[in-house]
Amino acid sequence: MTGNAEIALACASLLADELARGGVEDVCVSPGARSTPLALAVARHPRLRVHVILDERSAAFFGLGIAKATRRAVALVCTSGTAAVNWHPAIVEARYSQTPLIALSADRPPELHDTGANQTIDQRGLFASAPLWFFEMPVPAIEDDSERVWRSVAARAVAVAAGPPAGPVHLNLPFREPLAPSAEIPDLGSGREGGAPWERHSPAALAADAHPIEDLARLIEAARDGLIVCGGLEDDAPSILDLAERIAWPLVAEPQSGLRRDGALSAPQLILDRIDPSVVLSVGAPPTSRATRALLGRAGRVVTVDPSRWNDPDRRSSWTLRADAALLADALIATIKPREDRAWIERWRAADAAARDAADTLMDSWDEPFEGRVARDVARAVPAGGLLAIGSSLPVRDLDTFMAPREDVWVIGNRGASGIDGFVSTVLGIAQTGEPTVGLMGDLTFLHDAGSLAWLASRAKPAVLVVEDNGGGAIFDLLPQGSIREADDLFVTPHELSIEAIARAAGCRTRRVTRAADVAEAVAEAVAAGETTVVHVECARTAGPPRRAEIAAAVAHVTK
Ligand SMILES: Cc1ncc(C[n+]2csc(CCOP(=O)(O)OP(=O)(O)O)c2C)c(N)n1
Ligand SMILES: [Mg+2]
Repeated sequence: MTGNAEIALACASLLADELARGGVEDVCVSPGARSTPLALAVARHPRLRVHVILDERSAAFFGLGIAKATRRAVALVCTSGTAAVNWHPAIVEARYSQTPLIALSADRPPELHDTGANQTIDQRGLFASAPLWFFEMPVPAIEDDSERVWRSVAARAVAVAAGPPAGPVHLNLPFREPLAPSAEIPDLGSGREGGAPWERHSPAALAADAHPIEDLARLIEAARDGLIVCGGLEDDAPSILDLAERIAWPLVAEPQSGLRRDGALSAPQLILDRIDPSVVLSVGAPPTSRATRALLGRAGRVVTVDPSRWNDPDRRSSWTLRADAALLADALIATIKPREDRAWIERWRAADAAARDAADTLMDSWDEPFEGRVARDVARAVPAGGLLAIGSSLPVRDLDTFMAPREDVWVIGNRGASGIDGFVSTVLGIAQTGEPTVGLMGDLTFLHDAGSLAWLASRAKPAVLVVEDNGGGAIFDLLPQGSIREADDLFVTPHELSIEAIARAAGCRTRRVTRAADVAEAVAEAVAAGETTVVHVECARTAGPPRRAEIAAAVAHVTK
């Protein structure tokens, strides 16, 4: 007999089918009874890939990693209660990094709320302002409009998550018992013809209109001594390199922009404090490093470019231009003649090359691993076409300072909210693309999400996790907190935990590196092994700060 379980699965199947029609391919499911209709619907759909992950926090970060690497929305499924609350950090990261996620939380039906019913909490608006859209589904029922309601909500969830701006969506889905089907599932409709989505969605064009482009072109032409600063970008925008070349402005590209390639400065962080540009074009996410932020503070004028965000934490911008970076660069290239006077860009290119050379020579003379060189060498060791997931804290800053230009590696970080949480899961999610994936992270970042490794190491496609073990949060040694009497207890938190023992307990291969020169080979060997491998790099905590000072002194000397 058709009862609640069969009706719920029929409705959930409409939802699952519409997600697949909208381009969703991966669903991260965590076990639980209330979500039975959702779990069965996605698992029985021929085109959805289901990843079953015990810990919802890990599941959400794993899905986040897949979504970051594929730019396709990933769906999450879990049961009612605290289960869904564990998604929150990844949903926040998705919001601030514009990553498409569709969170499907199962719930008790309305009549069980506020009665003391088991595992029942108020899930409406659970993620506060983080989702781009929250919607409470009706309890499944067979009505004339069942197909329209379930398919159109799913189609809209995919459209909102895809953006622009992309981001997370939360659907809360109450189900009434019984939940496990035992009879035939009713067919509530087969959707639009030809497998088309229920509703086509055409987002507004993101090209800036002609007037601001003309104004910006004149501003650029008038400034001989400008600079382009490019933070993280979601999409490939190589025309920014062409623009920089044409207008003869140096390009300061963070690795996550995908533009740290030939033509961009190679080690801009080492020389930025000497540049005083009259105009800065700031593209993509706001800069990670203090030096770049200080540069924006000194610039005569800052123009910010982004399709939707207000990327101006220090309130330096005098013009926010709503445009897609690549489209804007194309439009400017079509409007601006190549600049003949190249003295400004050549001067900074020469300083940049000298700084890069001095830093490399010095770092190569050190035998013990130093975090800056580890970042440089790991970035070099990722195979062509591979992905480099970069952890927050020192790794992301060191990569920005020391990564040499490369165009065949894609760098992804959790820089929307810059948490150190969920990073192991994110790296393994990124690895589900099947491309070689290397994650570089600090020891605390690894430990924060070590539990996820136990579950995922044997289930997910492999990744290489490079852990810089410097005995705690070494970044605090470089911050004012490092000189507080309680610095070790409250901030750095040194520990006696064995990274390798934890990795082995999770079933991973391990490799210990104690010599700086071995990092690249260890990464290459781990990639080739095709099994999830933790490369444990021992970095002496006390060695870092004096080495950073030595590099600064060497660079100051050659570029004076
Ligand atoms: C979820 C979360 N908790 C706390 C912080 C604050 N935090 C920033 S860096 C850091 C230390 C990271 O240590 P580690 O991963 O070892 O990197 P290292 O500083 O040694 O490079 C902490 C705790 C954060 N960013 N995110
Ligand atoms: Mg550390």
